[in-house]
Amino acid sequence: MSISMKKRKLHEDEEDSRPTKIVSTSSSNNNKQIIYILPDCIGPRRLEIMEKSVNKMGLTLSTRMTANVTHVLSELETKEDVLESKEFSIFKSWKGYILHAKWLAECLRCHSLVSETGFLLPSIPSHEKKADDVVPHVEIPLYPIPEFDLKTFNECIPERKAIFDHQNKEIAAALDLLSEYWETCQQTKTDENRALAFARAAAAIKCLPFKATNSQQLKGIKGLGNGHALRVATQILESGYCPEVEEKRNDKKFLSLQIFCKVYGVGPSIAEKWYGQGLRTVEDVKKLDQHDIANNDMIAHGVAFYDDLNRPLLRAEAENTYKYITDLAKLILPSVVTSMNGGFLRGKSSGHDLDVLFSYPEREDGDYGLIAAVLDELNKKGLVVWSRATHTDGPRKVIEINSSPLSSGSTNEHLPLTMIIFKYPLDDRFDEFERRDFSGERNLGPFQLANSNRQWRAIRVDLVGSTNAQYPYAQVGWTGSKQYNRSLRQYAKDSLNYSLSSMGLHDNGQNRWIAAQTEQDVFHHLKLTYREPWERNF
Ligand code: 8GT
Ligand code: MN
Repeated sequence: MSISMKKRKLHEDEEDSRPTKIVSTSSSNNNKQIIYILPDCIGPRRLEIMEKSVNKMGLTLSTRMTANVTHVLSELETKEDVLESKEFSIFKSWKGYILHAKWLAECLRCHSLVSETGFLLPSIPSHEKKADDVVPHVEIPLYPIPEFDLKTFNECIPERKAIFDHQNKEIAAALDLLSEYWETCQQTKTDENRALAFARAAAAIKCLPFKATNSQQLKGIKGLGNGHALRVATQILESGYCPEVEEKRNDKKFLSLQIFCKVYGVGPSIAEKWYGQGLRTVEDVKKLDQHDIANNDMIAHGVAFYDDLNRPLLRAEAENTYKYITDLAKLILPSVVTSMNGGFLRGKSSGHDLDVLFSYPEREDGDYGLIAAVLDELNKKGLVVWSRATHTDGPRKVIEINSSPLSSGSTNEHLPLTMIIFKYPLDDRFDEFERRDFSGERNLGPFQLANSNRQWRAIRVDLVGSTNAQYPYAQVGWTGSKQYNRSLRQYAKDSLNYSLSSMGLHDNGQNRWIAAQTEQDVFHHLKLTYREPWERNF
């Protein structure tokens, strides 16, 4: 029997008689322990930590397997697995301790050497392994749907789909809130960019075709990134709670600015101004009334009709109003083509306004005047509380007709847009309502009108005009969502050197406009798969 075999025998005897033997680390015995860590299945970082621990315990570390090694630490499952590794090819008959790496951790915890008992790797010779024990190594896929491929998902953002009923609502809501926070509280360009980054991140989450259950699934997603938004998403996924989101959600200043931005006509800069003046609630703003807001009739109406305009517009109410207005338009121009765009077309059951798009043949002077004629009719019937005729210039940028640097005929650059605060009958019936006499309401100021005994509620309607040639592009633009349009326009610019707007598609390389008959054509020109409106809820 070799010396090492004797040693082994002795240990076994000890194991039988004494459950745990604690040897002081200060004992000179320590020097006799020569430790080798078998690196298989141990990551480099962990290996480094383990090696430091061996030194810390005052043990001798051997960086390679030798006959002098007394203890082998491993994370493999059985003694045989260790003996079959390449390091042991010439040490088949080595008889030292083969221990699980946990032994070292336990020694560290106890500040002394603990018995090897309980840490010896089990011995299961391979010929004894029963068929049942051989669990085939089944790789658990990262994503719950086999067809999901991250590389494809990241290739082209507008190829993604986002339906309203997507599967990661909590994460998206947290990211949307942070986007809204930075949009509402924006002081600098950086804040604005933060708002956009969180909106992009939320959109990426809305497009995931599976419910994320594991934070690994969130890694590497274009749009979500690997920074702040990923951290928030991971926290929500793992605990359902993100302190930063809750803190911002309940931030007093944000709550006030949020209320102010819900006033029709008010954006972050007026909201900030009001906050600076010490205002906190809508009631505070209402008290401002005459002096500060009277010079902006849009905001004055926004404040006066705050409650009406912030009550969600239901789909049935929107459809009812759409029918009423477009029937009127067809009396003026029978060939007009109309569509109800915006959130309702994307499948929302309620929204903040009704977006009506008109399409008519092009005329020499560009603007057909249809929208002005429709507005005229509605005004004659006394159904308009307030309106403003403008031109749109891409999403959100509205240029007042009078201040536009372009003539009103330049429809290649702008679509005519008329924004209306409209009277919606409380009993949903326009046929009787339109025959009423509203002359008594004509001379009332916004606050008097809002507080009068009225049979209607104020709703927001946008009427957008387009020539037949612009119509497919206007449809894409006014269907939204806003974030979907952003991604589409960014992609068109970056990948194709095209400029996409609600007016058309311009090939900047060849300096020409690209004609389309339908929305499908628009997607085709953009080299994208057609997406239904309800798949554009980014
Ligand atoms: P909602 O339910 O809150 O009304 O949601 P929405 O219908 O999606 O939003 P919206 O504010 O009514 O805008 C409808 C779509 O029109 C959006 O996709 C928006 O990007 C697009 N749009 C433009 N130009 C302009 C514009 O000048 N003003 C507004 N408000 N929206 C515009 O393409
Ligand atoms: Mn809308």
